[in-house]
Amino acid sequence: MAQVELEADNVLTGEEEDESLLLSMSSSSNKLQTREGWWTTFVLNDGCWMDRQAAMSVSLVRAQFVPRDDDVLLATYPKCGTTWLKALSFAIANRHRHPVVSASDHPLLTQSPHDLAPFIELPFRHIHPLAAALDAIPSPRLLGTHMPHHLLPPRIGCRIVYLCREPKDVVISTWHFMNKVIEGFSIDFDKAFELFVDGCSPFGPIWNHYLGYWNKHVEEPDRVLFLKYDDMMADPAGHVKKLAEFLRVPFTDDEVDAGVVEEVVRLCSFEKLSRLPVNSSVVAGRIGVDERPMKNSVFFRKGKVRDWKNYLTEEMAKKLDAAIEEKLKGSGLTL
Ligand code: PAP
Repeated sequence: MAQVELEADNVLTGEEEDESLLLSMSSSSNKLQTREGWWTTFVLNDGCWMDRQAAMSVSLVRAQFVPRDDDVLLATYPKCGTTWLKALSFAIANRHRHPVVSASDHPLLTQSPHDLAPFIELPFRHIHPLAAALDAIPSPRLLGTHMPHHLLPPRIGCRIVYLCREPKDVVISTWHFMNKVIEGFSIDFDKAFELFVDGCSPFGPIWNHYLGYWNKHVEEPDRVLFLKYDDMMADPAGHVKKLAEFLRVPFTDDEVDAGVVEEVVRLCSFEKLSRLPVNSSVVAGRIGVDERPMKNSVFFRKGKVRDWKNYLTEEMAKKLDAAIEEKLKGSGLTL
């Protein structure tokens, strides 16, 4: 973190209205460090890089979100499989209300996983209506977040499922995503890669994000489940069972015999979800990273492990691997 702070190139003065609100909610300082980020200036918000809108949103969530003990928070660093985790968790938790076997009217067939397990911090500045919408969701709520653990609202004590992913695949996925959702996105991949390795990426450094939740998982394994995208891809059925146990709705032997686990895997697979009209062609009412409407299709690209091999040079791969290894050293977390 010290390294990132040293490289910050200037400070905000709080001139704009949004920024002064942000500053008034910020935990300590009256100045936020900034740096040219991927598509706009990023601010360092309590050790976490994000654009100003995200920083506003984080501050507003911390001030306004009313947590419940029976919430389940689905937490991810962006592009680590959030959409998949939301779909799986929703399908598992609601399977008695919405059976997955031979279902023709399952909510996942007509709604985006992001609408079935909404983010607590989006859409950015417009948190007031969102806070009311979140309040209206009956318990137990499934909610998503990209916020690092240390920035979560102070009173959150609910169970958390965290999903991480091989960072080399994350940087590739993020690059493609930003190209789709940010108008005029223009920095070249090499520059974005360097920023990522330096820790300056949306909600980065990625290693701090991973470690924040990893350390909580080590402290409280029954409250914080820690999953890896690559492992889930290798054994989706095993992870669906594990997730069900954590969500306190384990599969019965009869369900296992009837193939319910495999049906959940199939319903939530990339192949199934990405081909549904709601996820492939519909323009969602969702406000995106730069506050423009965003299509649900932006959440589906390839859904593969090791796609980085098609983009990174050997040298780049080694550089990122070395940075991650150094940052995770001694934590017990391996990727
Ligand atoms: P978010 O963090 O922006 O909310 P997130 O779902 O984490 O979105 O990112 C999308 C990634 O998950 C994409 O990865 P890719 O760019 O490497 O392809 C997307 O393809 C992948 N993804 C989306 N749905 C699924 C799924 N059902 N199974 C596996 N991967 C998925």
